[in-house]
Amino acid sequence: MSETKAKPVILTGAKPSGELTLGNYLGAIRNWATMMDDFECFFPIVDLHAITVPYKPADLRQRTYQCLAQYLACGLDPARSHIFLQSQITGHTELNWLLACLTPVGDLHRMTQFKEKSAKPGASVNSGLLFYPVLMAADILLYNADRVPVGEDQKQHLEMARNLAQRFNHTYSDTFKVPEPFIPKAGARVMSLQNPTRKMSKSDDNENDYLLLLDPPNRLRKKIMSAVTDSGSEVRADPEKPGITNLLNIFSAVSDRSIADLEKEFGSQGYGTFKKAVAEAVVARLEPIQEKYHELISNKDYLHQVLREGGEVAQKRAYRMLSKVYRKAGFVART
Ligand code: AQP
Repeated sequence: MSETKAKPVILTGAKPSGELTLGNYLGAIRNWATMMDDFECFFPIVDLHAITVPYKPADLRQRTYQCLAQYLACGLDPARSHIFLQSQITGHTELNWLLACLTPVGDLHRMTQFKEKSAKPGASVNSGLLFYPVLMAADILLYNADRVPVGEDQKQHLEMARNLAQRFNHTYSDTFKVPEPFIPKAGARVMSLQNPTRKMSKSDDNENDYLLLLDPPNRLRKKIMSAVTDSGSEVRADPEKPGITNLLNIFSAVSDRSIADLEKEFGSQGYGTFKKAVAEAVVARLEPIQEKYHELISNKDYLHQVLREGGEVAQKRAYRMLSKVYRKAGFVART
């Protein structure tokens, strides 16, 4: 009799700190959608991570529903993955505490994202911002994830999760797998439209920096037409031309055409014609996602059902790991 081998576990999620951007889609979610057959996928919406910056409770709730409907509209399938809310699972914050007690504060102060976010003028630097990577480590280790898809910006945090897994195993006894980074085949790093040397982020202050998955077609067109370009007029990918290179990368990712092919067609057509073509390609790629999203967002019963079903599996897994962790760390078991 042949035995079915358990699939390796993948864990990854987005935080509802704003509306999802084209960067979140091209750099992350569209790749997650290709992993569901080969891996057991846990796709939380990591809402506890969204409160390290000031926010309004009503916005958080609305963005969480929007994020869920966008996960589904972008192709995440609840029948082939576990989709749930981090805040609804007991275990993330508990494991966060145990791991925090193994984390030197100096390591947290050295994290690039903390340094950048806390250096922003007017930033409110709370301890949550500092402890973000420990909670992220807890998210990953709670499900004993084998692999974690990461972009460049998250590599340092994954390294911390790996170190914490090793430190826990060494301090107590073998408990966690040490998660490996997973670099998807088609990864794109989408840069800000107004400042193309920085990544596109949903919490950017200027709305012209980012393209939202839910921006109506005319807003998408307007933002792309007003994207910063470079001197000269040739459409060519070149580190000296970060604005045009970013638009070429976006065009290539949404149209599945190679950069070389696009350079050949648009090289000498001028920036205006090129930008119009980029805008139409982005609109065409996002239109079906937006249509699906609008169907889903009004169906709260279905959204709750997805969270209930995904949450049930996640909670079982989390309880199992949490009891093991408590036992290994010397806590008396509940009887
Ligand atoms: N611009 C981007 N290009 C490629 N990938 C990106 N990701 C985010 N921005 C880009 C990837 O999206 C996934 C989910 O990200 P997140 O929501 O958990 O947090 P983030 O990376 O901090 O995203 P933002 O938009 O920059 O949020 P804020 O502004 O709130 O900090 C991750 O896999 C990320 O790599």
